[in-house]
Amino acid sequence: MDFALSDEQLALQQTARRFAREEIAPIAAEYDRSGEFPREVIERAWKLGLTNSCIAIDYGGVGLTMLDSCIVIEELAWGCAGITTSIMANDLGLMPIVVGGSEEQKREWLGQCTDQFQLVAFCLSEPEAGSDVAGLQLLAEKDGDDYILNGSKQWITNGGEAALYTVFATTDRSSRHHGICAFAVPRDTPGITPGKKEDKMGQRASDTRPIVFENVRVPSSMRLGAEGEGFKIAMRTLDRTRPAIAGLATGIARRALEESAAYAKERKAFGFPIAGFQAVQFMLADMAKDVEASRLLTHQSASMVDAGVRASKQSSIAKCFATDAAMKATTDAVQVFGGNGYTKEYPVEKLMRDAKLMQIYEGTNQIQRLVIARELLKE
Ligand code: COS
Repeated sequence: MDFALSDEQLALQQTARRFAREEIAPIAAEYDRSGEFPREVIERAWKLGLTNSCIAIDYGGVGLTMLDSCIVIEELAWGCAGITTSIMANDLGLMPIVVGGSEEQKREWLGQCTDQFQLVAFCLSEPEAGSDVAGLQLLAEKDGDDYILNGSKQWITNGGEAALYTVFATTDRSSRHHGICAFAVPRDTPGITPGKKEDKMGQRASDTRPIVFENVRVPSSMRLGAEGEGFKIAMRTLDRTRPAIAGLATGIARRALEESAAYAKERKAFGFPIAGFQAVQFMLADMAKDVEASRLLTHQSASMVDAGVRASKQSSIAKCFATDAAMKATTDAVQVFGGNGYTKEYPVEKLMRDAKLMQIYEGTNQIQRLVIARELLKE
């Protein structure tokens, strides 16, 4: 077991760290306030090779491993979780193609994202089916060699900005997971209408919205994998992307720790810097141990994905632990800052709002615990 990063990984980390400090952090509060989409920043990250890390060199990608990707994501999330979620959502949207696409589909759809800057969205959740993927209702009716899609999706990250969607639909609502198919669908296909952007509590720079599909004709050449294979493609996708969510949460928690430690050394109470009081020191110590543990779990689950081992349990452990830890670290950061922490003049209230979403998306932490329990009881 080697915990040291390679020289290449250290260089990659430095590039991402510099980008987060110079290009993301200075604009994070402004995009959080306005809720605008920071497209130009994401495009600059794309030019630097910090996005679409799941695309292999064979398809024009930078060829990062999942571990490399998690190192990058932690750094970017230190700058802004909302912007990093928009970047991460591209890998989530592309992963069903990596996992279930044919060689020809990979060349076409992955190649498109390396030839030009474009965003992708993963369309799985629905108004009535978030945790229960097998209960999704978007219908894919066969019509000759095509499918006609009807229904709607909800909480779609990059929904209004993406040029390409990976969409999960059912050919038979009564057959639960056996009926689900995955498709790659260009945004400009007639019948697709993105809805109103959600006015979110946190991660406000990311674009989240519903999408309506009305008689959307999709040729079967756009189906990923076999008919009925969509559910497993979705699960295998989430096994591979949850380590990056853990990395994102680690970045948020690390920022909370750094801001809190710096503030505690400056802020005085009873005539002394508050960093001298054990009540504050214990909060900082808890943050530090949670950051380290989150990073280790992130790197462990990412390494399993890279080794081609099924990582369901470890990915869920990493996602669940790191996102709960980020919630606690950011709540404690607000506590360290006291009244100042509750105002928008200081960065920690944003960290706390941003962290909350981490316990909900890519599977609530209740679902993560369910996956962990099921996997360990199988063993
Ligand atoms: N990899 C491969 N196959 C998997 C798998 C995985 N990680 N997880 C489950 N499967 C397979 C099972 O082996 C089973 O296969 P068979 O039909 O061959 O027996 C099939 O898929 C159905 O699995 P299961 O019975 O466990 O499905 P459930 O309906 O009980 O649902 C949960 C499982 C709850 C785990 C799933 O719906 C889920 O992950 N929900 C959360 C979704 C989510 O994260 N949403 C956020 C969207 S992105 S913002």
